[in-house]
Amino acid sequence: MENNEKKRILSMYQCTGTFTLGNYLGALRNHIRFQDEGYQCVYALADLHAITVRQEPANLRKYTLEAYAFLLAMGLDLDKTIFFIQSHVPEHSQLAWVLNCYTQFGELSRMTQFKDKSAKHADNINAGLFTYPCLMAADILLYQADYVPVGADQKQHVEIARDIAERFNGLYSPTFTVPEPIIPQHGARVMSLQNPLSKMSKSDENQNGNISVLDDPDTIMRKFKRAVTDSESCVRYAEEKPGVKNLMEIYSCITGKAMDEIEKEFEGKGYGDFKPAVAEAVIGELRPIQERFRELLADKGYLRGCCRENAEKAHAIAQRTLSKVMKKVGYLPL
Ligand code: ATP
Ligand code: LTN
Repeated sequence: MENNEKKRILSMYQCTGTFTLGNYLGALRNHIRFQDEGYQCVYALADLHAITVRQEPANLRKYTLEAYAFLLAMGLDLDKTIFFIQSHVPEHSQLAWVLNCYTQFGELSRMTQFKDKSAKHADNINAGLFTYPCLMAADILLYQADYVPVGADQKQHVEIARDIAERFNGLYSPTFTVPEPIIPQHGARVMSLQNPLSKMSKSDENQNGNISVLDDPDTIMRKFKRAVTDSESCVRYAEEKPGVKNLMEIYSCITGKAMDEIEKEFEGKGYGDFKPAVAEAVIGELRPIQERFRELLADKGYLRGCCRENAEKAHAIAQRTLSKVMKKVGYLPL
């Protein structure tokens, strides 16, 4: 199938810290697999979105390059997938401005992420945080994406992108593909090792609850050994055992084993055997990626070249959409 007949998938990731095992198992690993399943994938690092929360400039630069290298180390194939950095493609900011003017204050006020982040960062409720969904709509609509894989927390943002696309298409003429979200089924939500009722998150203050994809083997082992479980000491998959359930889901995700197989494997054994086994599985999964990551990161020239080439590919697509939009709204051509 030619690229232009393939359905297009688009997703982006905030590069505000080092990815967690949750990002890896819940999103990144699944998204990269789409490149071998007959889709044209377009992925990017959402550094424009990142500054809706205050960032240390040196850290933002570091995390952006590391995140770029990490996805390549995972096997993202630049011959199949376009992978770029949002701020390198100016059309994102340009279309976001236009879409701001086709989005209502009331719609943006209903976004739960805005409410959550305003509560969390009460000293910096900036306009960018409020219009975040317009920039995200621009990200998606510029590439005429058919599907947008995201976590459940981002579904509302994909829905507003659909509403904006339909509104614009209706006011003028068909301009944007109306995208569909792809939300992972259960099991794709990795919980904190210290508080298995809240999701593992890179901005979590308790670093013991969070496995970073760059943690070394000793750290991973230590964090799993300290994971919060329960007093039953029996490896059984049950809602009332959220800590063990989370560990079993991580183990299952990596080994491909079903829950009953895992229960059988650890029959008669306690958490003293189970926790290190989960840690070993995670260490084994991450080791080759970390090795490749370190090699890639040492070659900054190569990474910069990839960023440049992919920004150009993205720009070529984005430019086509943006110029249609500019014509339709009535901007005088130069
Ligand atoms: P932050 O801590 O800054 O809010 P985050 O770790 O929640 O960030 P995002 O950058 O918002 O991660 O999300 C990137 C992708 O990873 C999204 O598709 C999101 O749904 C997914 N994701 C994030 N955390 C988890 C998790 N614990 N389990 C499964 N998927 C996750
Ligand atoms: N808001 C998303 C990141 C993001 C995104 C996008 C996801 C920015 N632009 C476009 C999908 C499509 C997040 O915080 N995970």
